[in-house]
Amino acid sequence: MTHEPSPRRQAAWDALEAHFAELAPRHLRELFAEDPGRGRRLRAEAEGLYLDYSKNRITDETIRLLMILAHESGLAERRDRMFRGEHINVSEDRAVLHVALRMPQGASLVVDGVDVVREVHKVLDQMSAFANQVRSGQWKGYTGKAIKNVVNVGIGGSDLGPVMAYEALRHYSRRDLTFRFVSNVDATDFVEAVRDLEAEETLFIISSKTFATLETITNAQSARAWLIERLGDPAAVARHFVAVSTSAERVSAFGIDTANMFGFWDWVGGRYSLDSAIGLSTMIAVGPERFSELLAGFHAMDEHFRTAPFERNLPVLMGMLAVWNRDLLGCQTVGVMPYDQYLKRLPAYLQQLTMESNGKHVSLDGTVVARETGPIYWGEPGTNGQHSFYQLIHQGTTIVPLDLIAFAKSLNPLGEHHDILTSNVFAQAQALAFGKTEEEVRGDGAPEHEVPHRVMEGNRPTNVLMGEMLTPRMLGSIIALYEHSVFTQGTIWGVDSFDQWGVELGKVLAAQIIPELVALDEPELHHDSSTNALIEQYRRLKGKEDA
Ligand code: G6Q
Repeated sequence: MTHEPSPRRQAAWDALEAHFAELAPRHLRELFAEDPGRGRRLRAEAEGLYLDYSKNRITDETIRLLMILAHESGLAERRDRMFRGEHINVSEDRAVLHVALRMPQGASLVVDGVDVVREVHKVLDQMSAFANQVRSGQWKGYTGKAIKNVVNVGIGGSDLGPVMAYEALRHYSRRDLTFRFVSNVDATDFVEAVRDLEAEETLFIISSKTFATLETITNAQSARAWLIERLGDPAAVARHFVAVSTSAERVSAFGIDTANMFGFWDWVGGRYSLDSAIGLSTMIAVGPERFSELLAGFHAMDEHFRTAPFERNLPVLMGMLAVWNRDLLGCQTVGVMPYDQYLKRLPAYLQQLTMESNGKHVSLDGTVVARETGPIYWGEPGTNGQHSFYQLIHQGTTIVPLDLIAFAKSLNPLGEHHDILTSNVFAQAQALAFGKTEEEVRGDGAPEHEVPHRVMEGNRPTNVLMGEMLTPRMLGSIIALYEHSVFTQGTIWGVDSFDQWGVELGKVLAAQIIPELVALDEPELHHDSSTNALIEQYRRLKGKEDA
């Protein structure tokens, strides 16, 4: 079964394909040469973010046709349905309301008879009170000492947001508090995270929406054992463990007092949960006020997405350009390169946001999608990548569109560092777009045998996203921009951007294999021959006497 788009939607795709056929042979060099206003026209600005999209392989006509596709795909309607709290996550029959997490106090959104904004602010108040107690030293550990270390235990959406936001906002964080993040079930993660911490000064935040995730529960149990061993009393758990979850029942079964539980709701997806109680570690690090600024940045971008005309709408533009690059240019991957060291975990965060949301081959109605969907996202902070993998981006046989993220002001101004850093953003976008012709290479006096190697084809697309400075508010706006760009792409492809069925099978199979690895007697194995052999080999190596 394949997905049959509506005739108008199909017509929009046909028009785009015909347009692409005409445009494909054109080089960005020509497009810029014949249109001097291009760089000042193909740009958009909102909420302190400036997007230069002129170095994509597009013309004004491309944007016009992409906007028609957006309209014909029902983007505005679907967006409004999300903001109304309708169950747009169809495969799980849930509302998708991360936008409610950042609505200001006093706003109201009633879903199934409940004002969810009121609920959100109740939890935010509870988080603020707790964060203030920890920050002021009022919250005492079991032996009466103040908390100095905060360890977030969670995985996936319950880890990547907190760790990314902590790193991003480290400049604004309390430097006398230590923050660690444990996600991997590899014990090394936990052991290394706590090895230099004093138990009596350590607070564990167990972050798990379901409170049933094997990795998190395993790490949480080890954390509890670690604490009890050092403090000598199970009663110590109450002063050193808090939980962020939707399941009071499981939290309490684990032994955490539900008075120390921060709730959220099933309408918050894991990868969209940074601004729910999952952000508790961030709030403790930067304080409730800065956390509110972060939320305000999210909300401002939400409002922009909700109200701005498509052709000036940053998330719509970025999302539609991503569709263009994926489906017309055929690019399988996108690089996100923040030229800001504090954003070093942003690519990993966006990897989950984009790939778990739109890495789907089945559309909302259960039929197979008609187009290529979510590209592979990856990245590293600049300028580091330039000295490693950018070679392929400049001269490889694969076209990798880049999002280059820059700020006009450094949080750590030092000599000329920042101008040097930023010059590289502009230079990379320039080099990728315009390249270097054979003539230019010869003109530089390159010896003949080097000429083909030095030619840079160019015509490689980039977006440059620039803000004044990395602040909590700015971070919120950047994340919301990507969230809504993902939403835009998912809507065009007709996939459910809010489920993640693809991660289930591996979990089920692992649960079957665990007892076979743990068993003392040789288990009977009934897997495929490769898996059987791997298990046998593992058991052999595991059982070997140390040399
Ligand atoms: C995110 C995913 C996934 C989830 C983790 C952790 O959208 O659903 O990454 O966040 O599997 O789940 P818990 O928070 O339930 O432990």
